[in-house]
Amino acid sequence: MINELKKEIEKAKTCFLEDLNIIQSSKELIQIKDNYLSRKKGIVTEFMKQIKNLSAEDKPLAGKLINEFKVEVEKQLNLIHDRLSYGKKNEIDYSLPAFDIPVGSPHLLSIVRTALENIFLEMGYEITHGPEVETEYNNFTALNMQEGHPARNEQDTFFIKGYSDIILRTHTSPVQIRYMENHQPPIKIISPGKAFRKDEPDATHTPVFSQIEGLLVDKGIHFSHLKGTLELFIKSFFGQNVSLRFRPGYFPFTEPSAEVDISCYLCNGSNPECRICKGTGWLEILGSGMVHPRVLENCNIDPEKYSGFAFGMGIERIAMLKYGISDIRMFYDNDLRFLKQFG
Ligand code: 2NM
Repeated sequence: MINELKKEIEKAKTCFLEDLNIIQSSKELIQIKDNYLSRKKGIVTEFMKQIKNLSAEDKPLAGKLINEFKVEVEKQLNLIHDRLSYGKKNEIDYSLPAFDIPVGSPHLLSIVRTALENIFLEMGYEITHGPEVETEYNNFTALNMQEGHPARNEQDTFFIKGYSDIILRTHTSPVQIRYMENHQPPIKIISPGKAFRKDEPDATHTPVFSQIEGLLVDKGIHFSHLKGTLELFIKSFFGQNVSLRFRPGYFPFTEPSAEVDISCYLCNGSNPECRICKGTGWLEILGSGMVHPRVLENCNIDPEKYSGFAFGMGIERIAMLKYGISDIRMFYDNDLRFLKQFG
């Protein structure tokens, strides 16, 4: 009797494997499941009913074989069930909106730096770069700032640990010193880049900031060339309506030196409470002057033969004036709500 049951179970297994192959939908799955596992008339139930006709010693083995079959049927049907519902979950709904892919945009500082660069490129200037870690000689001495000059002290300058004469450049002028040491005039360059000063951060200071400086050296260059160049530059950046004001100033590396203001592009001096010019009608834009003969000499350029002008400005300051930004730290806070407005 037990042998007959064994044969029937084997046969049922073969049939079951064939049935599995034809399941394509949950409807067929339910049918097959009913056929094998239904409590009333399922094949497994029919096997169970036969146990009572077996001898006492065969009963445990029969029970074991039927149960193994049942477990296998359940396992295979569950796998198919998972496969069918998996396919459903992954159906693609093409009507859904696409994911928003963030692409980023240039930082406002890059935008303004590029705009300034382009104005000078159109005037025929070359862009030059140099190291941010400099010698004291290139950063100060060559620029006619002798030892003991107030700007040279440890309070304002970052020194490199272990070196007494290696520093982070405090302006981009050493780039021009390097260039002059390696080129004879005509020289017509701008040098945009970072500069470093040990300032406590506040609304107008950050220890890292950006500068752009220009230098032109040739035969017969005089102050009118400087004025004309700066007027062309400033009007193309701030608009044709602004006017310029040159005030006497002092830099150790230029003589004479001039501070340059522009008329307030917002109120033109008409609003005593103007948030841009604070009622003065003028905005300080840059420093400039005729390159000091000693600076040319230091770079092996003959000041009897050649003369030149130079100018420098802070890029953050220029950007703040143009875009009405009141705190320089905004450039470095990485707040996307701020940065996104400009890209
Ligand atoms: C400024 C103002 C005035 C300047 C001078 C030189 C060099 F190397 F030719 F001597 N480079 N930059 C200069 C002159 C920079 O920044 C406010």
